[in-house]
Amino acid sequence: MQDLGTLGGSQSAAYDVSADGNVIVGQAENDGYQWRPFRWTPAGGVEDLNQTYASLLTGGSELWEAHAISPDGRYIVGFGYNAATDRDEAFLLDTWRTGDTNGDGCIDDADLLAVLFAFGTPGSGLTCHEDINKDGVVDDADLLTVLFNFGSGC
Ligand SMILES: [Ca+2]
Ligand SMILES: [Ca+2]
Repeated sequence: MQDLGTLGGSQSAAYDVSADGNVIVGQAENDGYQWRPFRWTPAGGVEDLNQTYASLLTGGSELWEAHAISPDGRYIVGFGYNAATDRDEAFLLDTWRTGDTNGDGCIDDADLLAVLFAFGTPGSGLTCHEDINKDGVVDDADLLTVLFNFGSGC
């Protein structure tokens, strides 16, 4: 049993975990006793998704709860406030950089080779990460996405 902590408040709750146990999502109180969606990792501890992904949240949009995470730790779902529609809505958060096929945070020759080796197929493995635009085939559109983002995060 492991204590995951809070975001500075007095309560937290974990709702889902990746297959390897290394990424956990849920809700935790911050030091202002507001419930916030969190992600926990062994290296980073508890982080508020609103701070980590602030650049994706514009016009007053906020994430409120993180309910589930994909087995590979890439995708997070939950709900929050969408300022563009002025509604509380479900969200899907892709935590990987655009063009990343292996989740190491860097777009480099490993991603380029992964796309080239999977070229013309739906992508490899259960998740088909080489199909970057998720249109069902690894083709020049996916290759260009890697090239345009080459070096990002490295
Ligand atoms: Ca990569
Ligand atoms: Ca594609």
